[in-house]
Amino acid sequence: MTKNIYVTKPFLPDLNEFIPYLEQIWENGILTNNGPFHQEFEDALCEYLDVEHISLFANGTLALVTAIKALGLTGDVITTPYSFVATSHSLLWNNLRPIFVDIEPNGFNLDPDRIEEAITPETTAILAVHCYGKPCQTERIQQIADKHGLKVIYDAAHAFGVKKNNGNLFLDGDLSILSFHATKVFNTFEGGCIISKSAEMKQKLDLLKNFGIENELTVSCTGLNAKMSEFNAAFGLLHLTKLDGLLVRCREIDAHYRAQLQSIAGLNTTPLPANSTGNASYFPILVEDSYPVSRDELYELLKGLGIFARKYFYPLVSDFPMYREYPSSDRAGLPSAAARSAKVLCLPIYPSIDDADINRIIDILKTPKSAASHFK
Ligand code: T4K
Repeated sequence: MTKNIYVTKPFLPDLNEFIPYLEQIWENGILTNNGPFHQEFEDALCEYLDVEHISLFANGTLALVTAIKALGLTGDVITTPYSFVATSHSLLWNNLRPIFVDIEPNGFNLDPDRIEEAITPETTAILAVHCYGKPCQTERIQQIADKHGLKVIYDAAHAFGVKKNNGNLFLDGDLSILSFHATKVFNTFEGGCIISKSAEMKQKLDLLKNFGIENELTVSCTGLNAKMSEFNAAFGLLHLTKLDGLLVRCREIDAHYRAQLQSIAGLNTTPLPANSTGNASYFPILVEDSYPVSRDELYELLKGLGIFARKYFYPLVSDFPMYREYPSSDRAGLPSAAARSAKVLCLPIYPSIDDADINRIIDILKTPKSAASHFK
């Protein structure tokens, strides 16, 4: 009986390593509300990510909702249909209308060539995603935003640890949002943050994540409760000390997959970005018509063998019933996103996966028909 393999498996340190952090929380008696671990974790993250202003959040979705609220946007926001639903949901939570724009013909991020034609007098911002941690064309997006007076928010939920060759990815745009969910390369069980570019904006975000409480006598805005607890912050501090080694392992697996899959007719890996060091936290492949089985057949076949790959991102957000009513959800305007979504399969990749498991997945991909008959 072989074990199940999932698309990802969260990093967990040796439990004994976390016990001293828990003892410290017990000793402090401070469980949340900007406690000592929260402050230490913010400082450590600022140093690790080389930024000045970070606001921690309970999760990435609340960080997105709060970031949008802080910018005071109105009307329409251009975004991608090729993402996790939290991206567009964060707009709806702010009573904004998502305008879905297609992704790059050879990539997974918003296509700068298609953004301008979607801008109207109602447009106030662009909400782009660094999908799978591959950076958007941030300079081109900023040029368009500057020309039309738009704000830019990056959903960088997938991008922890990604380093651009020129500049800091997380300082592109007005605000960047990261997720520290269990399924992410860097996790705090649940968690997230917003990277901002001024002390004033950080103060505003910190107010918004804590009910809008200025002091014991004054509440100044419609904040919510989106604070990170001491448990999550302590776990983040410990995880951060391990991260560089974990990223090295993910990049090794990524390179091994690429080397082994390149000769398989009908399977395409996606090119590494030329301008950055990725975090190798997702391994999307495209299953072309020339492959012996369809993407969905491959997904089922792997599943039958206990290998749980994922169709990130199928369906497109714009295809969910609640989003279909928007004119920009028309698939005629989203050919690249629709094509990519129909072919993509994300293979298991995480630091603790065994080489033997990776090689087993590669062998199945090389001869899917014989794997299928073996499964029958
Ligand atoms: N923006 C983008 C672009 C995002 O991708 C996300 C989240 C967000 C914003 C919002 O950030 P958060 O609010 O989540 O911080 C997962 C995650 O729940 C979600 O965080 C993530 N994106 C999305 C892409 O994937 P599911 O429904 O695929 O997760 P689930 O529970 O099926 O987990 C996948 C596999 O991981 C499981 O088959 C087994 C393994 N797993 C999962 C968990 C939770 C574990 O082994 N242990 C675990 O604790 O959504």
